[in-house]
Amino acid sequence: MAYPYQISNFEEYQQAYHQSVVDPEGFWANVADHFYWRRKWDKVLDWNFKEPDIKWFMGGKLNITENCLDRHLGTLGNTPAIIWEPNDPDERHRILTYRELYNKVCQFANVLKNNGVKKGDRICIYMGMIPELAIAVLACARVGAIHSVVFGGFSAQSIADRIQDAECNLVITCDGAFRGNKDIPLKAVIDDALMACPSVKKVIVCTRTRTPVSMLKGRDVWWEDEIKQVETMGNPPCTAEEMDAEDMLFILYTSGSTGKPKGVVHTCAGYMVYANYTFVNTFQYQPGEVYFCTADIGWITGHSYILYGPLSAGATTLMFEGVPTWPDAGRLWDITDKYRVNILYTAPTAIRSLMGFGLGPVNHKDLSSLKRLGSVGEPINEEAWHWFKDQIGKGKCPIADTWWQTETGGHMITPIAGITKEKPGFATLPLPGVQPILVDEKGEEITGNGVNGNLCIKFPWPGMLRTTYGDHERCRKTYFATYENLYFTGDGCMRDEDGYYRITGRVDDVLNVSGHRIGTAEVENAINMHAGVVESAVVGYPHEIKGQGIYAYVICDKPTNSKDAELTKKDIIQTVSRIIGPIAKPDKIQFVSGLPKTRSGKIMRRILRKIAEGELDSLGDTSTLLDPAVVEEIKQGKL
Ligand code: 6R9
Repeated sequence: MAYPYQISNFEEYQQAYHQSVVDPEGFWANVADHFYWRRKWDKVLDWNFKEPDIKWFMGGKLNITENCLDRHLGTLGNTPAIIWEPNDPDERHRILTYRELYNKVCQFANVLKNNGVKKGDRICIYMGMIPELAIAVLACARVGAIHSVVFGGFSAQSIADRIQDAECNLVITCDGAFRGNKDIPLKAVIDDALMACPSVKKVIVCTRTRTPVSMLKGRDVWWEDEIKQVETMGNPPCTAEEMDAEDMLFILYTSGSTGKPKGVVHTCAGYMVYANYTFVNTFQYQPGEVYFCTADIGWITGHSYILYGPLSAGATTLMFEGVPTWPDAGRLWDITDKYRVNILYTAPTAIRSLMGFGLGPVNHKDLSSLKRLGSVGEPINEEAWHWFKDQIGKGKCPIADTWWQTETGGHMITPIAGITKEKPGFATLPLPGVQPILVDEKGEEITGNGVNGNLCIKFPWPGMLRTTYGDHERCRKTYFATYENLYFTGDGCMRDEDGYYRITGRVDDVLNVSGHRIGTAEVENAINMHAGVVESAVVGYPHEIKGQGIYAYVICDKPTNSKDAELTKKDIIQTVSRIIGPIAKPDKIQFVSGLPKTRSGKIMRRILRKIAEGELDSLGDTSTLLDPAVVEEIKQGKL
């Protein structure tokens, strides 16, 4: 059997779950035994959730790329590691075998070294979905540099914030990126960002779109030229840097309930073991299968389930540059057919948007290779679940509705495909090693079934975050201080009569727009930067395709007539786009003269949420408001 720790029936799941609770260290040591270690660990786990201080596989030495690449060369050297499908279906696809990927990663790792990169350096990666992005990420890991990948949809300002926070000294980018019918000028965005980033000494630019770019003397170099230099050196091998189990592997920024995104830190060994374990189990991957995750590597899903999980398991992972709706809404089905995809992992927002095109783009596509499906990023509504099941899976493919977070590193609560009995809209049961608990506002455990509460985890798992970069106190406050001795997820959850978990959505001020996490405070800060805006309040409302849309209530310093109002709205949207990125643009803006506040000055978001949702008759108690009249005005002006 390829993966001795792969669960193959429900009884085994129950046994594994039981063992993971009574003897977590023994359980994870058994899994970790199947990886390549330069030196085995002395102790499996040391932890407390107070500080927090979490260490897995202490004293172990390894390099994750030796587990993703080197160890497969003997058996899988000629097996495709990455299949790359370009944005434009008429352009040639690329296939990199494990041997080719290994060679390219070593080559680029040497480029990094030639450019002075050392273990522990932080490197910002801002690229489109091309194989060179995977190569760049793995090359960083090979030399022990900490990568911080920033999604292509973020603005120069957002990139600058992230670069400054991590004090990156090198940036890897492209001239541009193709996405659908758009060319995104990545290098130009980086140039804007770097005006505020003195720590960055080098920029490596990979050619993709041939968009004209300015190359700054002494700072900017071309990827291709640097590769040539390594070739001139005779392509020496690149020995992987020996890393401690708890050395940082990467930083990934994510939104929380405060204005500033935080850099979630994952470390080498625990993350590797966890990404691999969950990939192999949730999707029941079998050697030789083609696996396709539609996420972007700029998000955690891409890190864990396009790159590290599949590659450490020797799987064939398909990487797609484009978007599901271009050139038409049949794009994902054509790709599935073309490469005989066996496992498809996507997001509810993509499913809902494709549903909107009807069955035309699906009919007559050969989807018979599909065996298992996955969903991630937000709650999946039943309609979308059934459409995915029936129209795409033709009723025969199990769906893994995987609940997890940037902070958890990998799947937490999810069906094991084909093994856990599924229920539409439910993430079902925790994976072995995961101990969920529901608590009430006071932190008291809510026991029994048929209950609702805030979702926490009471025991560490190897893939959990270790800190937030540069600010450990923030990590403690955000995740470990709300409830004593528990990791707080920020999600609400119900446990039904069968003990099945259903995630009901965030209970904090975080929105989930098309599966992207956006903090309301972040959007408010951006809106407030616009000249003329006095104050604003942002809430989410149900959106047919995006799951949640962004609704902004804005107070301006001058009353706006209707013609001005439309212009001002556009200006505000443009401002948010500039400051955070297009993904955070408000869907609706309502101008108001005041906001409902308590006597202590707190905005009553509950009321604003209800109004945005159109539930004008169930605003609840408004008696504690400073000025109840303002609610009437807002109701009248509701869009
Ligand atoms: C992997 C990822 C995390 C938040 C999480 C929750 C929501 C993710 C979900 C889900 C319901 C699922 N979420 N998966 N809600 N069902 N299957 O998305 O990470 O970007 O950090 O978002 O997304 O609210 O707390 P991230």
